[in-house]
Formats: sequence, C-alpha cells, structure tokens
Amino acid sequence: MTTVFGNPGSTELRFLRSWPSDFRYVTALHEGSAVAMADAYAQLSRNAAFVNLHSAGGLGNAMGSVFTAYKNQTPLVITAGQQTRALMPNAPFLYARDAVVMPQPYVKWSCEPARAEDVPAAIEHAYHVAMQRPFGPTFVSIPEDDWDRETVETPLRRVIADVVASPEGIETILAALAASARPAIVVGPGVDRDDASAATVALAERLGAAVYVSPLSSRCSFPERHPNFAGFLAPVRTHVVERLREHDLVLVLGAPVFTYHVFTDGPPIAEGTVVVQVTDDPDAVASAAAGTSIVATLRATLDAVLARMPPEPRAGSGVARAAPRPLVDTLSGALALRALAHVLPADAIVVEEAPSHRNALHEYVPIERAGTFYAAASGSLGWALPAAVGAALARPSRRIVAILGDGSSMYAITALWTAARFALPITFVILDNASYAAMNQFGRFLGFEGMPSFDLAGLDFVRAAEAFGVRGVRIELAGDLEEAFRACFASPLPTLVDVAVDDAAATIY
Ligand SMILES: Cc1ncc(C[n+]2csc(CCOP(=O)(O)OP(=O)(O)O)c2C)c(N)n1
Repeated sequence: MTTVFGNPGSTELRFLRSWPSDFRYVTALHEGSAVAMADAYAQLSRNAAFVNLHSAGGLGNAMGSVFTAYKNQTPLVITAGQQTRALMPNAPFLYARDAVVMPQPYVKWSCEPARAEDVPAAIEHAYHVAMQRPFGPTFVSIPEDDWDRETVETPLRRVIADVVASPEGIETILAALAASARPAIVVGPGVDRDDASAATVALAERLGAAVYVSPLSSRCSFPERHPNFAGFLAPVRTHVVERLREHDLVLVLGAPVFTYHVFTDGPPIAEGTVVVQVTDDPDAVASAAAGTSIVATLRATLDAVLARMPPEPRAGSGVARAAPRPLVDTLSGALALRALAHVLPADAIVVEEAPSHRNALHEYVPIERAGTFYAAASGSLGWALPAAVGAALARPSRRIVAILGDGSSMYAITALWTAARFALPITFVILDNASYAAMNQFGRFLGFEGMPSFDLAGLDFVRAAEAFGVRGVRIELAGDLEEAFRACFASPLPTLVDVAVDDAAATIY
C-alpha cells in the first residue's frame, strides 16, 4: 500500500513528515471522499488501500463512506491520528474518545495499539483482516507521538486466503444442476469481486441457464449483451418471485438471497423452485431468506464445478432481453445515456450514482466487460464522484465515466479538485433534473402525498466545475450530446457535462 488517501490534521503531522518519495499522498478535501477514492482504488487494484484521517472529526466525516466500503466488501486499512499518549488522561483538544468503538460496526477489526512499538504489527494485522473474505475495512487509531518511537520491523508474510467449497458443497451444486431442467443463475457483486465472471459465463453456457443480476448489484458480473442475459432483479420480494417463477433451480452466486428495499409480503421464492447460494460471506448465508448455502470463494468453486460437468452445452434457456423502448426527443436521462452509449469507449470504466436513472442505465448502456462497472452497495450518496477519482488513479490508461445525479454529486463535489490536481481523464456526467427525483418517485411508489419539495434548482455545475479546475459544459439539446461526450473522451483532463434532463415519467421500481 504505497498510495495514501487522506485529509490531514495536527495529529497526523508526525506521520506525514519526511514523506518517502516512493509513496504517493492523495489529498481529498473531505474525508468521505478520501475513503470513497480508496474504495474504488482498492477494488480496481485488487489490494487493500490505505487511508489516513484526522482524529474523531475526520473519521466522523468519513463514516458514510466507511459504511459503503463495508457494504462493498472493499479491503481498506483506515488509520486516524490520536492525541499524544501523555496528554490523554486530561482529555486534550482533538482527543478521540473510545476511538476503537467509533467506526464500529462498519469495520471488521479496530485497534488502538497498547504500545507505540505495536503500531506496525497493528497495521499489518489490519491489512490481513481486511484481505480475508469477506473483504472489508479495518481501523487503527495511532497516537501521534508513536511516530517518534523506534520499533522493530515486522516480517513480510504471505497469506493464501481462498476458501474452496468442501466436497459436500461441490456435490450439492452438481446434484442441483443435474436435477434442473430450467436453471437460472443470479449473479451478484461477489462474482466480479472474485474475478469469476468468465467462469460464470462458461457455466451459464454449459447449462443453457438464464442469468439475472441480483437486486441493486454494485458491480457487473455478467456481460449484459450475452444471449443468456435475462436482466435485472428489482429489490422487491414479489418482483423477484415473479421473475424467477419459471425456473426450477436458482443458483445465486456472490449475492444475498435477496436484497430488498421495500416490504412486500409472501414467500421469498415460488413453490417448487430450489435455491442454492454460493458466497464468501457468512453473514449473507445467515441472512438468506431461503435455500441451501455454500460458503466458498467463487472462482475456485466454479472452476471445480466446471471441471466435473459434461463439456457439451445444454440447450439454451436464455431469456431474450427486451429491446430498449423507443425514446421521444425531449432531453431525458435515458436519451442522454443512449447518446453516451453510442460514443463510450469499449474499455471505459463506468462509476454510477444517479438514483432515478439506474433503470435507464441498464436499458441503454449495457455493460459488457467484467471490472468495468462500480456503484455503492450501500445506497449512501457521495460515493461515486470520488470513487471515479480512485478508479482513475488505479487505472491511469483507462477512460473513467462517472454518471451522477445532480443531488448525488453535491455530497462530494470537492473531489473534482483532486481530479484536476492529478489531471485524471475522467468524464463527469451530471444527469441534472434539478431535483431529488428519486425521493419524489419513491413517494409515488409508496402512495405518499404532501411531502416537502425536493427541488434543487439554482445549482450551476459549469461554474462549480470551473471553481475546482475542471472544464464544464452544459447541454440542453439532445443533438449536442454525442459531440460533447466525444470532446470529453478526447481530452486528457477531467471534464464535466451537465445535461439538463426532464425525468418526470421515470420510475425506480
Ligand atoms: C447519504 C445519503 N443521504 C440521503 C439519501 C437519500 N436519497 C436517495 S436518492 C436521493 C436523491 C438523489 O438526487 P439526485 O442525485 O439528483 O438523483 P435523482 O434522484 O434526481 O435521480 C436522496 C436524497 C441517500 N441515499 N444517501
């Protein structure tokens, strides 16, 4: 971990002095952004990322993103400065009371070492806990005077953390597949996280299975134009039951069974449908609503299953994907996304946080490659804009496109400055409906009336971008979209496109 994402204060200065030339410090102007940048950086580099925050205030600012990193199952080592040990009995200025408790329950392990000499071992411990499945953030509180103490170097250790399914687990999967005439696979973020997309495609083709994306999946785990691709499940129990009713087996890979957002009554799955879950997350096993669960890492397990299956593919039962609905020419989020899809570089990495446009994104911007789609698993806003910065730092040769709601972007708008500071080739697309449209849509979905207005009119994104050093352009005509996006993709620098959209008719579920 040689890139440090942070926001500094006096309790971190001893850590920061004499900064080594082979380490990189990425300044975020808000701690939530520091953690979100580190989160995307860790996901794309497949290694834990290091964060340094300022005492309790910095950690407090960061907590929304810590929650997201926990839900994303992203390995992070988060450190925060603590006051000098000798001052602690007098509750000094900037003292972080109960520092170890503060980030819980959204860190896997939390520690303030008993002695200064134990800090390196605590950081190493935090790293190894973060990198065990399910991955997640850890926390070390470091009294500032500890950095002046001599310590011994901890030995470099290697850990092989894969957990392959037991023979009984493999047999259970094989028996369920062999007994099924109409199998479905439901893929969640755990597939892409475990680099198991290719194995999942092979399994789907061998079975002729229809492949659905788990509700609110935060990553792309199956190519969305593949003939077996059957679409996205909504986080509503009755919707899930109906979509999966025609299948006698549902194999859930790397996802909960299932993630719901709104309550509807009834059983979690139609009678006669068998559910088998494979996940590396014991918590997702404990909270599953139905079925047989197997705790295992995905890729190793799928490879083991594939090795035991007959090589010839079974007749396909892939459900044909519905053609996108034709669009009228008022400038909607869907129209903007369709224009974006026309000119999007094939290897672009998409980071998304545009709540009322998620369905339109799925419809008009099919994601075709593993490792090219990221969203917050938590639903906590303020993640994607800084995450795009972390993604660009992890993948300097790739075009990063952040698709953002106008409201969402404001939670972490200062991360534009970090994008400008590091001259990162990110295109920030603001789907600007001048409101918290998802709140209005959700209220309608639930039949609620009389809510206050969530109108956000008056934000000027072009001037905001320019204030942070990013070139911005506002688009109000559909015909101007593609050229504007093309100009962004040709630029080596960050750019922002503020698209004025009208989405009165859009729905979330
Ligand atoms: C940290 C946080 N605060 C509040 C919310 C609730 N919330 C969900 S969607 C939404 C509106 C987002 O507005 P915008 O980004 O403009 O997207 P739109 O809904 O207009 O598509 C809000 C406030 C949240 N998810 N996370």
